Amino acid sequence: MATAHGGTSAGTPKAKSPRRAHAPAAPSRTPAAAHDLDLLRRMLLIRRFEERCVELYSAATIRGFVHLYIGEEAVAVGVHQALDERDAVVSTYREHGHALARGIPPEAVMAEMYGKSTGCSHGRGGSMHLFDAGRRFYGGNAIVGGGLPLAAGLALADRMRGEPRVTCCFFGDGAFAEGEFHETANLAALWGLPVLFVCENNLYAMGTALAREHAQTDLAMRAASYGMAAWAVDGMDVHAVEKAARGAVESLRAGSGPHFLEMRTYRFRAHSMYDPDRYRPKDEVEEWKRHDPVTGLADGMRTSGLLDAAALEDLEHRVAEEIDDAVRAAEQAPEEPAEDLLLHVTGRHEEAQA
Ligand SMILES: Cc1ncc(C[n+]2csc(CCOP(=O)(O)OP(=O)(O)O)c2C)c(N)n1
Ligand SMILES: [Mg+2]
Repeated sequence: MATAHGGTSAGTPKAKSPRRAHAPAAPSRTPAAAHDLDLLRRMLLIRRFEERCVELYSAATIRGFVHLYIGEEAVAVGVHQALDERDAVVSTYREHGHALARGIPPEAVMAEMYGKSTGCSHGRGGSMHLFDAGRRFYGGNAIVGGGLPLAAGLALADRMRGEPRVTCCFFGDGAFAEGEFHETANLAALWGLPVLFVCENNLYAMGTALAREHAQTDLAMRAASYGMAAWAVDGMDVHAVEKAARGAVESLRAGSGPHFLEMRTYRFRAHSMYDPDRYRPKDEVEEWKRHDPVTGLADGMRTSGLLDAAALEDLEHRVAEEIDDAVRAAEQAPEEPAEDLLLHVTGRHEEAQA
């Protein structure tokens, strides 16, 4: 397929291994089962949160640009398994999933969508600029590739302070084509900075297919040319993502310099809410949806006896409640008064703090 991921791996995700014919009736309570349930809960939260955003956007309750992460949840959730609160995360404008995976409460993310001052960016950022310095979540960056130099700077600062921290930078295949990526990759490798580059290769940069933009579509191979460890991962499989991220972060903490993970993934929705999505074949979209990371994990757990219908229903219910609470809190939060317009913008902020 012309738009398939390049390189040595297949363009579409690998087929799942054969399923067991007879699953035990009751869900298992082993640590592995609990871990899988937690992964599922985290991915489901992102999925349902964004589905609610679609409803709210369609009703013009939330406005502005909204870029959905639906289909890519395994990347944010799997990578975050390897990170802890010491580490820094830099993201893109498609960052609801990264922010939720980082642990920013759904209330704070939803309030930001509503432009309320209870939002994680005080309502000044909106969908593309989620930010939480306390959790070392440094955006939410609307400029394609704009987060990459920030990541190098954060990693350099941490290293100068002698902190054994990692900076994880999420960016897209479109950002890989930007000078910021190549300059940052070079400098990070040259200086041995602890940056985990996570390229979310979803095959499209807005309406431009990877193969129409890149002469060599094997991004991991190209990243390796900077002298850093780099490999491609099935980004639709949360276990594969977690394993790759844990390996990379362990190596990074040991001081082995930057690492690059090309996450082969796919967005199920259009680029943004305004995009009519006419540039990709419908059968390609349907083929990728057969590798849905959320239903894939749930189905695998069910056939392994780790999940039954009642447990899944309970999980869905708890996630829905969490999102309902977030929406209710965002709606009830007061509008910021007009006289606060210049707060956080000019010296008025410092005056207000004095
Ligand atoms: C420097 C810059 N150029 C162009 C744009 C317009 N733009 C917004 S998103 C996008 C595509 C980026 O694609 P990719 O990096 O693959 O991320 P994805 O949207 O697929 O997650 C472009 C070109 C921008 N925001 N910033
Ligand atoms: Mg892309």
